[in-house]
Amino acid sequence: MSEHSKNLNFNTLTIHGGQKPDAAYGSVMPPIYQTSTYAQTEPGGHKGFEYSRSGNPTRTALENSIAAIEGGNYGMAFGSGLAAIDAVIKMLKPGDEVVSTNDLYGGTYRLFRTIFEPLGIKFHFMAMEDADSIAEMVNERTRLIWVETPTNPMMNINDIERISGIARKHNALLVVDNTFATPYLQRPLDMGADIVMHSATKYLGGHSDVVLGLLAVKDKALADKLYYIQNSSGAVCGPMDSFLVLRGIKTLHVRMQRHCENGREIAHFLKNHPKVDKVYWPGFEDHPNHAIAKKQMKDFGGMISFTVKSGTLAETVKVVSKLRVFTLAESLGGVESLAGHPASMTHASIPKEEREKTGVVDSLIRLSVGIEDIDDLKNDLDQALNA
Ligand code: P1T
Repeated sequence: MSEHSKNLNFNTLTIHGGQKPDAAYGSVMPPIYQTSTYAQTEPGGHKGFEYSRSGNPTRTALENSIAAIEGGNYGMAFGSGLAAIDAVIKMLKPGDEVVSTNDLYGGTYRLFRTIFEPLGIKFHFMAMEDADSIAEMVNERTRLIWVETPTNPMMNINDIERISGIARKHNALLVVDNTFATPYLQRPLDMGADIVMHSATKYLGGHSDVVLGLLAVKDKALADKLYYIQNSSGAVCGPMDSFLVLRGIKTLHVRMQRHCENGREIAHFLKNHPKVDKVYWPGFEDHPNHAIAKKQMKDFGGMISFTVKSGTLAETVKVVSKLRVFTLAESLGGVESLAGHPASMTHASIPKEEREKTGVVDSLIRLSVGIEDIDDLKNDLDQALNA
């Protein structure tokens, strides 16, 4: 990150963090350097870029931005969130172990269980709301603690600072998937995490038009290891996608402000709705981890899960299918409101018994509350629930 970014506040960092006008013509946005390679005057005689898997100026601009907004020193961009996770786990060797939250994105679970476990890396999945209980799962082979907070989709909150203390004590790295919160709400590196990871497909991109993953770290040696994997495995993103996420990040703070406002209204609306049973949103005072959320988050975000009262699978599917302003779709974090049915969509790759233990039951609906007019969103939910 450039020196001048270090003194700027978050709402300035989203726009200027790690950025400078392009050297060639002063272009304020970085050009989309749609090139695979760069001319050399003699072998090794280049201007810092030699091949676009190893580095591309548009991607570098995005990597500097994520480092700046997460309070890190180094950023790395990948072709998807899962590609970024894949790069982190590739730092491990057979015999190494990972302790992970048991409530997490279904695709992350699938990557851990079906790609890396057969290669000899062991994963332990557990609830981490009681941070002290994590120490019982950690042993001398534990290399990594993997945390989502808020978790997808149950909106559990895990105490990043306390978990980072446990990781440090056992010489393990703490990775926080910050996709749901974004650095607008919480900055894990400031709380002791070693790596922060994003599906930038979500809030950072913000417009549901790109799939991309990001990592940010403070430590140079760790950055070097991850950069080596990024370049050697090659799961990088292209310049156009880098540009789109960089553009999205510039409005992150204003979008998040409205996501939080609308999220708060919808959470209370659902809590008072006769057709709704439980509402999972960390802003409620009776949310089991509300105190941790208040401590480590600036606000409570736009992600909400809820169960339909006496909701069978058929009734729940009917509710999500009747929505008209909310779109029934995978993903989250865009300006438009989305609804999903985790059990059959985003979390279908987790065995039924395991997902039901964490609360991902057939009557569960997950909302990504967008930034539309709040009355239109409430009316839409009301008509679908009453249909
Ligand atoms: O989809 P991709 O960009 O590869 O990111 C994967 C990912 C990682 N971490 C979290 C917390 C996520 O939510 C995701 C992707 N999630 C969805 C597509 C979803 O609808 O939940």
